[in-house]
Amino acid sequence: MELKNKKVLVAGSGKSGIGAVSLLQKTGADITLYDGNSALTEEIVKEKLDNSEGVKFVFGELPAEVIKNTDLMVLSPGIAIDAPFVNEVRDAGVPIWGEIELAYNAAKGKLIAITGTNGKTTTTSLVGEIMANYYKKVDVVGNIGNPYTTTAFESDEDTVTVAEISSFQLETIHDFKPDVSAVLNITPDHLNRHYTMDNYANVKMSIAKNQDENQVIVLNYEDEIIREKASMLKNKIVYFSSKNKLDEGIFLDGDNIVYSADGKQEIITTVFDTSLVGIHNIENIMAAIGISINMGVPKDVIRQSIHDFKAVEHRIEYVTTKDDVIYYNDSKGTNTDASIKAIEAMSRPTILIAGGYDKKSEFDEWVEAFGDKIKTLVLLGETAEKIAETAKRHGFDNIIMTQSLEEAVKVSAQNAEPNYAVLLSPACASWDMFDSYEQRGELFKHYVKNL
Ligand code: UMA
Repeated sequence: MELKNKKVLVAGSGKSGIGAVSLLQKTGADITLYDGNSALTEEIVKEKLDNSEGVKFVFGELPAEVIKNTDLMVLSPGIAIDAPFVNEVRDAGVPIWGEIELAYNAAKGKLIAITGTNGKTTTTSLVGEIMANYYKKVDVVGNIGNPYTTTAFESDEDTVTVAEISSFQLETIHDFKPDVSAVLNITPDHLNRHYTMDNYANVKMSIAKNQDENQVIVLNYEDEIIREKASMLKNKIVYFSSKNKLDEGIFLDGDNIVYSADGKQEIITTVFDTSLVGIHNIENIMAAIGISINMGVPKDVIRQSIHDFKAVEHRIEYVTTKDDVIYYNDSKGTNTDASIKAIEAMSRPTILIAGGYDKKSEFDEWVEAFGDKIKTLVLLGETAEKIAETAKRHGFDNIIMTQSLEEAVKVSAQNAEPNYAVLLSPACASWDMFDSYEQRGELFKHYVKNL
């Protein structure tokens, strides 16, 4: 769509909306920036824009007049596609693009798109490093926190874009067509937005909906939902597996990560040649290998990049070792599934610090994942009582209740024996006591370092 002089309504004035406005300004579109939060003002939002000239602003209710005067709406991922005003816009026959679709339409060069319930950010970062070690112009964008719209307009034929794409972002793609895509895993998440697991899985798999038969999608062979949905795909599938030896694809064989193609097998790297821990991270590495080989990156560059790559902050991040106790920060473990992966990644007896904002989650499966590994559970936050009750129901009662993260760190250090690990992996969001999981993770590292 030619955007010059088109009346474009950008919905949401967060990172995506601001990115969309900055791109649209370069196209000569007539922009209205809308946000449902009536507490916002023009002044507050203008602060976030480099240039607000010609941009109109609407806050609170969206007037019917504005909808009537709109040629295209660009939707932020945090806004549900069935929000009442979105339905009104759709009913008025106005096309709705996501911020990702807008960026894609302006972008040039090669595109890698990565989705999955967990591991997206690590895999996207690793693939970004691998690409940057081989290609000259690489942008790492998307759900990772750097909107695609902020780089798309400046991209050229030599650019390689590595995009982390969430399910929310996939709901509003139309022509989006990555050269290589990946779905890492699909487990329950965001069901308040997608309603059913089947919808959620279909949205995730739609990352490949426009890819042609020569384009690659990298998929997790061990994920049953993915394997079932893969039968509907028309493009080339490259599987990775942490459990089975594959004739074609990437798999874990003992400690070796093997690439198998055309009857030949080659060890790309080993589990010892990376600072990432946990089988889920081996899966992320295997996905990154599948993507990178199919992007034409030589295997020695891939191997070296994996070797040099450091864990993403707040995701099973190594903090320090004190008195032979290793401290890990997994503040990004904001749901039970992510936290289970962190628990599984521990190879030592572990003291687990958990609890936080109450999302009405159930903790049974999470407690079951403790096995013999978790020796003590240190709880804090809104969910502390509920978690303690669940743990006791499952026969786990070595629980210490605390009032603050600082106290939790101290108590953990006091109870840790040599050769133990202390893991902050809350299984809950942070918003009861902190601004964000980042802030919680930073404070954790600070308290640990001050021990
Ligand atoms: N808003 C409305 N109406 C609504 C809901 C929100 O007007 O019904 C407004 C809010 O008032 C606010 C704005 O929309 O001003 C926020 O937009 P947003 O929620 O889309 O947030 P952004 O700042 O644009 O951030 C989004 C992603 N957020 C979500 O998907 C919720 C960020 O992912 C992403 O990094 C960013 O775009 C850049 O692409 C965050 C996330 O939590 C990290 N993602 C989820 C996840 O990883 O699980 C999917």
